[in-house]
Amino acid sequence: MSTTIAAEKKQDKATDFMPINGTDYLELYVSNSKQAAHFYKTAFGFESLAYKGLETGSREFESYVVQQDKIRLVLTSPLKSGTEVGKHIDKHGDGVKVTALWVDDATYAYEEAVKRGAKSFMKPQVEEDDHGKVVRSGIHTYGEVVHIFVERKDYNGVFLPGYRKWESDYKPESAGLKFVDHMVGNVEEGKMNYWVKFYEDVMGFKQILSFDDKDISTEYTALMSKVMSNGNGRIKFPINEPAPGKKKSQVDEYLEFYEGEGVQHIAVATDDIVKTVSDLKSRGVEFLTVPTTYYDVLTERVGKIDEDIDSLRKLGILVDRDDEGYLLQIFTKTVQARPTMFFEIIQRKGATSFGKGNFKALFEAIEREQELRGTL
Ligand code: TYF
Ligand code: FE
Repeated sequence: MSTTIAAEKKQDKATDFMPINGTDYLELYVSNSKQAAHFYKTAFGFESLAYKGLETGSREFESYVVQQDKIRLVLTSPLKSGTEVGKHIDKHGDGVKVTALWVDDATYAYEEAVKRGAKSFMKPQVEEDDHGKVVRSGIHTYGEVVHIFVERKDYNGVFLPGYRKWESDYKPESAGLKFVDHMVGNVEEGKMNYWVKFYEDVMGFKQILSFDDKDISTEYTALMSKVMSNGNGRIKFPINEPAPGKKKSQVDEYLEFYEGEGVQHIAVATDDIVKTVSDLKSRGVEFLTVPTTYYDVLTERVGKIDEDIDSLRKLGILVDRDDEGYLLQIFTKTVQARPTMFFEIIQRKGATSFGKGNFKALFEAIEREQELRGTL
């Protein structure tokens, strides 16, 4: 590393008022937590981690927590009518409610964010059990999504106080998913810059990339996107807004079916995408596909890569290159009843970008799905 870069990094660290260690967990409100947990285990290779529900004295909500390497998903359903969770599901269908961020000091993170204009969701609260204590606090972001700050340095329990270990004899193999690479939000037309400024002001994030409708308009879809990153780059939040196009943008379709702003996709990293995607496919995960002509010009477009092009073609894996290296990525079809959230599987080989060279092929693939749904 050159001294300039080292100095810049040091400087960044010194001015980063919101140090975040990584994604702590994502909580999805779903209509059937038990079945959703089974789906994430069976289809995506997660393992059972923790449980909260009637058997632990939680009378209103049940949550199953599944884990794969650094990725933790909390799947929560109500046990009775009329709850906030139930209302959320009635309005949005299944979707991400909480993006939890792992911090060293959840009280400080909350105070800094609120001082800078964040709307409070949860004041810092100490949660304790036999395994120690956790401090959590939370702020609102776009739509009904919230960020919860989790401080767990004095905790060695399985997940959080209130949960007990979820013992299960059913242990599907890992699919090689490692960590959350980025998480994308869809916001209303005209609101992207509002949320860009929110992440700058409230969390000290910086914009690292931007795409406008000229970069990414196909015959129908048009959208704009800006990517926000925290100081150490472990948290990356692209924010999309629809741009006027010939027909309905995929972002408009999301906003219509989610009935508001929310998380559009969760990108999870692997270090062997060919193996991971073969595995996920064999477990029934469905992916978007591109015409095979994409692969005829691939080497011409991205140069030499380590992977066998034939394997990529068979699986439908996309490739893009930037100044720093290349990346491989693929997108699942939407994973719940409504055509809203989906997953991206990504392997970075140096590249720090998001696959702009694939946008056209990808968005055309999304449009083919929209066509089938009659939502174009
Ligand atoms: O996160 C990204 O920017 C890429 C590309 O609706 C992308 O994964 C952008 C917008 C979108 C789907 C994928
Ligand atoms: Fe992405």
